[in-house]
Amino acid sequence: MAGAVTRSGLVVMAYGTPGSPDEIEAYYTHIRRGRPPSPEQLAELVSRYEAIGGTSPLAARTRDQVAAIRAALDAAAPGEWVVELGTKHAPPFIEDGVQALAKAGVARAVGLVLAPHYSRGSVGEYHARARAAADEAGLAYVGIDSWHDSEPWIAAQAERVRAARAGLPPATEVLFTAHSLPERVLEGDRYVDELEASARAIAARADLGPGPGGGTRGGSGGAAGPADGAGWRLAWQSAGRTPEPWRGPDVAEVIRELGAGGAVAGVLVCPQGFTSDHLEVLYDLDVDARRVAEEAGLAFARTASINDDPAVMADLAARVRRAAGPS
Ligand code: FEC
Repeated sequence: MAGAVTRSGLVVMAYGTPGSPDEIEAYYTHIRRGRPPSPEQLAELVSRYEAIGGTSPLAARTRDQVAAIRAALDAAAPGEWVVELGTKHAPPFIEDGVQALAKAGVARAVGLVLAPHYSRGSVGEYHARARAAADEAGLAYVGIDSWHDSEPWIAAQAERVRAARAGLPPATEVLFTAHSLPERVLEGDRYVDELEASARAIAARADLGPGPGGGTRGGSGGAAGPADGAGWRLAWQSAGRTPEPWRGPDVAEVIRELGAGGAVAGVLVCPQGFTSDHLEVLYDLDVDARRVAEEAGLAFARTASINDDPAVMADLAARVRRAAGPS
């Protein structure tokens, strides 16, 4: 059996989350590149985790995603792939995942990030760390930069938009959100272009009305009345608590503006920049954005997360195989 196949390695990368409330401080310190948070900052983050049950489901959702991608690879090429998880801010770290691949004796490593859109300040950082670890281990490395054009992912998002809209008033605005980044990072970056492209594709597939710049509705509201059905636009969420400017408008600001404008009766948030249930979705949207919508007198819903959707995970596995090239 030994030597029958050249084994390939995949490191699946995700954000990572504290395993228990005791680990929140170390996690936050890691996110802040080694600078411990102040007691106030830490208490504020702990209270957000408490509001969603103490810890985040992200670890479990990521494990399920990795298992689904591993199963799809194994179905397509039995025994060929060694799959490891590596996360950005909690163990097992990206470097641990790459080292585990090297230990398993793979010939090369592919890196896949469980975030659909590329920014050098986000996905680019994952690949830089994975590539450095692969170089150190003497492994060839190829990173998949983005997969926001995945047909199964666009279809799955559109299906979730349709399902959630069915429970909302006809005059509902759809807000496609992603994690904000500092304006400094976005200079010359393709993150915003990719988010616009995928929002447009999902909106078209879900038969939403014209988006920003595409018709009567768009930009800051437009002239359409409540009977006109949905428009859609991009909004930003979860901006960091730092003094520099972050990309906006924030989703809360957009919801307040929509409430004040009186042209819509509901908002549906589709967090297209994330793949799974976690703090930024369960707290920033389900708690915070929902409260703002209620205050603004708008009905609110959020699309279900992709999590380990089989068609999406299978497409990611297919992309991994293509990125690896012939074995
Ligand atoms: O459920 C969980 O436990 C973790 C949820 C979580 C996800 C996530 C995804 C992204 N982030 C991105 C960028 C930044 C930048 C900073 C930053 C800070 C935090 C903090 C927490 C946190 N992030 Fe995160 N992020 C998640 C959680 N993130 C907690 C620290 C407290 C706070 O600011 O809220 C600012 C860092 C700095 O201070 O320098 C920038 C991006 C994503 C989406 C792509 C990805 O998944 O990697 C971009 C999930």
